[in-house]
Amino acid sequence: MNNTFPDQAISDLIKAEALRQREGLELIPSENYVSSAVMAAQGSVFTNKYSEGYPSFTGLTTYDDSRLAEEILPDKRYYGGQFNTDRIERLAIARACRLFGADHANVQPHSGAQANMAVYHAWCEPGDTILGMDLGHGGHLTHGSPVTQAARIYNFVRYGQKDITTGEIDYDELEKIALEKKPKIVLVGYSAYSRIPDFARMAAIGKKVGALLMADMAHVAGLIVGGVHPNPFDFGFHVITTTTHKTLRGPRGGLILSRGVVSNPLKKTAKTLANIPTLIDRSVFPGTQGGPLMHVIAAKAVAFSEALRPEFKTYAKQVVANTQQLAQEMQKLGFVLIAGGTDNHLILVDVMSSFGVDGALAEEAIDAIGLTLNKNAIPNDPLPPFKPSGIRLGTPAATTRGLKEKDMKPIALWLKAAIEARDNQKELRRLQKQVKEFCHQLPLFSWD
Ligand code: DSN
Repeated sequence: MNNTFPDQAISDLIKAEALRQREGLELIPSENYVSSAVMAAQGSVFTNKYSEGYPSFTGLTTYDDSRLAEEILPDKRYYGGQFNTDRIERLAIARACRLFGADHANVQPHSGAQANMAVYHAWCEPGDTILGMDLGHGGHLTHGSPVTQAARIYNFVRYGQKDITTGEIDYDELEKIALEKKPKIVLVGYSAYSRIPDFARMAAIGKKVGALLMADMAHVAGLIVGGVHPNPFDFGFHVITTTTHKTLRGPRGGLILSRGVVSNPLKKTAKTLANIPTLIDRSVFPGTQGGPLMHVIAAKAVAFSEALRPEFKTYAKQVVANTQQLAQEMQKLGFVLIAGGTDNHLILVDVMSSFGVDGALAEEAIDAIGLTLNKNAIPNDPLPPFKPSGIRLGTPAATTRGLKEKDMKPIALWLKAAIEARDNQKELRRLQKQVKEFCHQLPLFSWD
């Protein structure tokens, strides 16, 4: 086989992106750096294989590497040649269940959006109501933004924050809406929220109206498995969806964890809460997806095994410590933080109130010096999404590169200096040089 990469244009772009990642500091809170083992699995020959259907689930809960040689019962696949894929998928499922304390895991969703859609499709009929956090208050596009396909099918109603200076959610309003609208799903989960919600209170409200309790933990999944964020299953939640590439530090993809009885996914199943695992399997395939991406599932299995190691707990703890330290350093410099600070990996800043600059201009200036973050709406933002009042940042990726609390002060100083120098190209170049020198001392991959 020819080992040289034959496509010069793509090869050059890969090298350029590797350099960008090495010479800059990634502060987008939903990004991370995977290990070379995750990369190798994702770039493997499993990309060549079709595996519609599922492996046999028998003996899954105790399945691990030591049992790979065992005979596996006939699978539920539509194509032959599944000897290795069945083992890969069973390992991925068993490891995911161990990480989150789930009865079942579906590792096939291509993304977090697909995972959420599959849960809606598993439990709701068209026109049914789903109660989720308002996108403008930190919720996610797939939780019912009017521009999504889901919003055409289901009736989304929303809750929000009562007090944006503390991040307190308006639980009374949430309960009122739930009692009035009787949602089929109560959905907890956010992509721009820096506090820990009251899972117990939300679970109690959901149970009162007989709803499925669903937690989209895409942002904080790594913190949950690292033991520094509550696990919604401990409060009676039925389903957790997540992406695998954020704090969990795996390949890009989705994952659905559930509690309940696991049975044959090819047989029609009664719509009960106990049957949720099987309803979800049927909803992912054939309900909403075709063939699984087996190379990505292999990489997910690698990432799950890395997250099961004790070092991952140290990593998750450090992410929260770094983010809290960065938040404090930024506050000292005059940055106004939504929710007044952070309990997790993420900081949302009102840069318009802080420095009279919109999020797009702040993002551009900060990008110019080699720090990457994203513009973001703040709750009740008077400005439009492409020029919002805020920026969103966090430390999962920077922590992977080995940064500690002491490194947060220089980062906060660079952030402010870039915003102040936004019209001064010479000063921006000077700051970029400092960032580059700092980053050249850091490793790029996790676990290497
Ligand atoms: N795009 C992701 C984020 O950055 O939060 C959510 O899907």
